[in-house]
Order: sequence, then structure tokens, then C-alpha cells
Amino acid sequence: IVGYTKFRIDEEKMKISLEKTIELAFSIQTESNFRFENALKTKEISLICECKKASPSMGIIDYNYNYINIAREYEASGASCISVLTEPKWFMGSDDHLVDVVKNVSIPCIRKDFIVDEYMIYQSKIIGASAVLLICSVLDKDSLRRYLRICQDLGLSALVEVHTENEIDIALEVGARIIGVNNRNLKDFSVDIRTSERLRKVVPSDVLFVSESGIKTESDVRRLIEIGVDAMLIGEAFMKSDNKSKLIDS
Ligand code: IGP
Repeated sequence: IVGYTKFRIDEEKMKISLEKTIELAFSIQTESNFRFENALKTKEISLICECKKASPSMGIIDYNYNYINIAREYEASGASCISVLTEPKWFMGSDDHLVDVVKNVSIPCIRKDFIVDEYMIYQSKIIGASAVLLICSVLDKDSLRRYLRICQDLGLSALVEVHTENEIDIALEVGARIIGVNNRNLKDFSVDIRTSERLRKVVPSDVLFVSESGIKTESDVRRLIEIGVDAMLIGEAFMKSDNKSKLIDS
């Protein structure tokens, strides 16, 4: 996925240069900065609800993918933020999905993609994202630090995704303010919610702790509340449900 994304972005760069993209990103006036982080701080426990048509582990999840209606339903049900997959090949997402969702809801949206080039951070700002995902296992420490700096300068929040203690150390060292523990092992797609339980203690309380992936049952949610997560990022369970608002309410 990373290799393909690099190739994809190189092609996009040929259409609009990095210099132009940077210029455009900084020229955009947003009403407020770091909306994603602020939204997560408003509630004791926040929900980040995801719009995702397909995934490498599941294949197509929603054949009738109406991301605008889904996002509206998430907002109406009390979601704090919306995550929109923009990766085109494995998740069948698109930057346009994010643009449309941002136009149709008033809560902050995170661009869910594999950021492997600073170009993508500027793009994210331009298409209206309030946050981006930075995955520790695909970025070296220096890139992570550099990308966080760019996010900071643009007023974008960064959800720094980790899966191990060691990655948390790196995330904290480079100054992450929001850490997302992925319960899914990206190497073999196995999911274990105990990953969040184990890593909760390692993240200091002044850094936001998001538990991501594989959250499906009421007992999963209860457990995560008990261990004191700040937010949960849920995709599949909501995407598969015909009554998202009822599920979110419960
Ligand atoms: C959502 P789930 O199991 O509820 O659908 O997971 C989210 O955590 C997952 O989509 C995700 C993801 C990612 C997708 C987590 N990290 C990185 C793409 C890239």
C-alpha cells in the first residue's frame, strides 16, 4: 500500500507541483485550527465514526456506499469527528469523498490515508480535512517529526497511530498530542482489543488516547471506557449496521 501510495502521489505531484500546493495550503483561511483535537477534548469519551467502503481485510463492506448520508447520520447521532477513507485502491476511497463530507457536516473530519509524503499533508488541508493520520510503522522518526511540524504550521491535528510500546515512545518523543492505538496488527490483520488495554498505561494523561479498530460489541466499548480511553475510532461495525444511530446511541 505504501509503495503504491508513493507512486500515486508522484503522479499527482506532476499535475500540481509541491510549491503550488504548499502555497495554496497556507493561503486557506480556516475559522479555527486544531478542530479535531479540540472536539476530542470536549467530551469525556468521544466517538470518531468512519466512512469506509472497503478494506484489505474485509473486501467491499458497503456496495451502496452513500458516504454523505452516512456522515450526516454519524453527526446526528452524536459523533465528535468523522474519519473518511481517501485511499483509492484498497479502501475504494477518494479525496472527493472527503470534500463532500466536509461540505455536509459541521464536525471535524480526519483524512484516512497512508501519508508517505509531505505533499499529502498540504493536500489534506486543501481538501478540508481537520486532521491527518500519521502511522508510526510506515514513517521513520525524522519524517514523523517533520510531518508533525507541518501539521502544526497548518493548524491540522495529527492522529499518530501506533501498535507497540516502542512506537509509543517514538510518538511521544516527536511530540504527538493524539495517539491512536491500532488494535489491528497491520502485518497480519489480526485484531486484539487488549492491545489498547496493555498500552493505555504507557500514554500519559495529557496526551489524547484513541483506541482504533475491531471495536464491535457492547463489552468492547465497556472495557475501553473502563481503561480510560479518550476516544474510540469505529468503522466496520457502524458501516455494516442498517441503523447506525441506534447502535451509536446504545
Ligand atoms: C476502523 P474498524 O475495525 O472499526 O473498521 O477500524 C479504523 O481503525 C481502521 O479503518 C484503520 C485504518 C488505519 C484504515 C485504522 N488505521 C490505517 C486505513 C489506514
